[in-house]
Amino acid sequence: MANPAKRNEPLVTHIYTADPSAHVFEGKLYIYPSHDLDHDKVSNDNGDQYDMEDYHVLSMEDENAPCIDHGEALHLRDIPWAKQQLWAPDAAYKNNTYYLFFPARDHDGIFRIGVATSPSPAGPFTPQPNYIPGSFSIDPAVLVDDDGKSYVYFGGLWGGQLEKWQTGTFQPDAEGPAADEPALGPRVAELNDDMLSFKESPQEISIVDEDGKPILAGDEDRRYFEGPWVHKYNGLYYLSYSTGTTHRIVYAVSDNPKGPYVFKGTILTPVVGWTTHHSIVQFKDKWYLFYHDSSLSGGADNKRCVKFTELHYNDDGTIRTIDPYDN
Ligand code: FUB
Repeated sequence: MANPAKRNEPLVTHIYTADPSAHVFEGKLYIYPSHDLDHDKVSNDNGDQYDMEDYHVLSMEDENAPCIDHGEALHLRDIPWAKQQLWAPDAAYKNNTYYLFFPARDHDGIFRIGVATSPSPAGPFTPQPNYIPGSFSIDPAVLVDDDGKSYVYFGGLWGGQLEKWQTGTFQPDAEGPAADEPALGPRVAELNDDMLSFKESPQEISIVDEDGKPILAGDEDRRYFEGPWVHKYNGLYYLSYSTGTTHRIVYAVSDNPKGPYVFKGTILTPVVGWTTHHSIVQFKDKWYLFYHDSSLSGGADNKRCVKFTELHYNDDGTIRTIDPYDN
């Protein structure tokens, strides 16, 4: 029998896991992580060290129960359009079906977003033959809103290639905006009811400061880098994301799922390892932050482990900053 899960400790230790997207399905916590591999690929700003080949689904009956690994849920070899690098996934439920959204490089080396389906939240998932038409970049996160509309948020700088899509088509040599120009925002697209295609062209989300001025590209403590997540609290939309180079999880709030979002503050201070990536979920009467660090491997950037802790709101709806090592 596996040990009970513990806050701020690796959820599983028999494999490396990262980028946890947590949801409550069928009364349990289901976690959809990346599955990091133990290899010695070159490590660079392009993210070549994140060379993952499959997904495993994890679940917990509650926060004190053992974390179960349901085994391989989808493998690269079964995805006709994908060549390499299964990065951060997310899952959603609609139409009596579970949908796994995931990024991968296609056979031209361009990151796209695919979907796979299953009748069970634990998988296995069957991939669609092609990626979502019009999709690009990485880190899909799906919000099924209370009115039944579904949105996918995505995008990541550097290896995530978002800079290369500023004109709407892929420009292999394009660079990001100058430090005094507005930062690139994540993209959002409403999904069709089939959850397999975009209802519209993706649009850029604007993230602004309290005065309504866009967050600038040089403002690395606040600008968007990768790993978007949108959840609702008291009727407002909370967009949280990684700042990449400054290694924080921060958030911004809006009354519209497509923004503009007003920057609020830091949710998670830097973790061990370069990347930081998270999700936020309500389970019973508590809110939880799922995140990762590289503690299990002693700090290897591409060998990470998924953890969780409780998240608290202040009375004014702001989120209390979490120090992951302050137990
Ligand atoms: O796991 C590969 C990439 O690292 C993810 O897609 C990013 O969000 C970062 O965590």
